[in-house]
Amino acid sequence: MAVPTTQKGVTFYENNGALKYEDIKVPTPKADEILINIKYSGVCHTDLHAWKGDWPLPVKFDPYCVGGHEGAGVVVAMGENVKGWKLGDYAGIKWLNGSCMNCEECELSNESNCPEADLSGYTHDGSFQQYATGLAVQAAHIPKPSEGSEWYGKDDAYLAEIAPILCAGITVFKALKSSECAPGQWVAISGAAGGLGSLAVQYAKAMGFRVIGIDGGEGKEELFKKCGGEIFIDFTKEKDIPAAIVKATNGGAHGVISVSAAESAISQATHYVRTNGTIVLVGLPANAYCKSNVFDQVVKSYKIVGSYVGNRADTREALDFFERGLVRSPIKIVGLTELPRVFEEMAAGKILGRYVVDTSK
Ligand code: 8ID
Ligand code: ZN
Ligand code: ZN
Repeated sequence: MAVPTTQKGVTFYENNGALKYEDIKVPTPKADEILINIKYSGVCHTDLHAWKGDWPLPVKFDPYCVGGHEGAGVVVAMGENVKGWKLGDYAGIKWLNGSCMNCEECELSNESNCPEADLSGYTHDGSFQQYATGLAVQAAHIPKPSEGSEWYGKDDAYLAEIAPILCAGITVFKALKSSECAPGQWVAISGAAGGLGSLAVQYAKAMGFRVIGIDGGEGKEELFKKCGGEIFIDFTKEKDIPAAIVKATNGGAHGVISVSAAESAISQATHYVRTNGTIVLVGLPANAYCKSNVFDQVVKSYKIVGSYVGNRADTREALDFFERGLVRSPIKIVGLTELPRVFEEMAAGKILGRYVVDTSK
């Protein structure tokens, strides 16, 4: 496969610096890496945090950083030690690009919790470029649509919709498992119409949970309902959100998946989680705290846990839900050149579902 030496990508040279659509070098895969011709990449709110630099984790600049960690494309080259891949395979760039493989968390398959985790679009150039390298053992194996599948012969649309599964899908699927809810129980999703939320609603439904969603703004309720959600609470209109949720669920949500990027929404969950329920923290607003009243937490014995993307098995399973048509990505495709505008909309909390950038435009 002919691989060019230069390509288009969006770079930034410092946090909050200009987002430049420019010609950059095509990276050469190391011995254990594959080179993926990225067709589409989802834009995750994490990419906005990376650009802003609002987390206590430095972004690499050498001299620039290319963001993006929901990249779907085709393997076009690979290093000499790579096993299990062939040219032409579909592959995905996800947030976790590599880890030390020696620490206790890596040993337990919790690679995302490794203190030396290598992160796409953060410590390793990501998917907002036409060609990206990924560690062969961590890149996602994306099955080709088989005959009989609704995606057969629609490979472009398929790769575009698969892109958001590579972070948002994996993350919410793992978070829902971490909620330890049982089928038939109520799961509240805070931030239900954003990128993670709109997928969380669908995974939750497919897992047999009842879904109550919290979000606000134009078109959010409509999208939530389209994704299969049951009850919607608009945080811009509802004065007492916890009371509304406790009433609607007859006692509170058994599980809460907190995917909003708003600190105020996080502590609020402690007031509508059910006794013995679980709040799963996923959204990562800068410098935020989850305030929980100790008396309430002890007496109601609810749990507050964190959940951070997922491992390779979660990746395979999350993709499998998509392959089987149980979830669809509510996407809007725009050119890579439009990334700055997508960030603006995201910062304003106006995004419905997920933006996916087409790297050829
Ligand atoms: O592994 C992880 N833990 C992980 C993985 C991927 C992303 C964590 N994240 C983090 C991101 O870094 C970000 O902080 O999850 C957060 C959400 O990412 P996203 O879904 O990609 O963001 P979005 O598409 O902008 O959606 C956020 C939604 O929250 C709503 C917005 O309206 C939007 O729909 N929201 C806001 I802003 N305030 C809210 C509030 N008070 C609210 N929803 C409910 N209550
Ligand atoms: Zn992400
Ligand atoms: Zn490790």
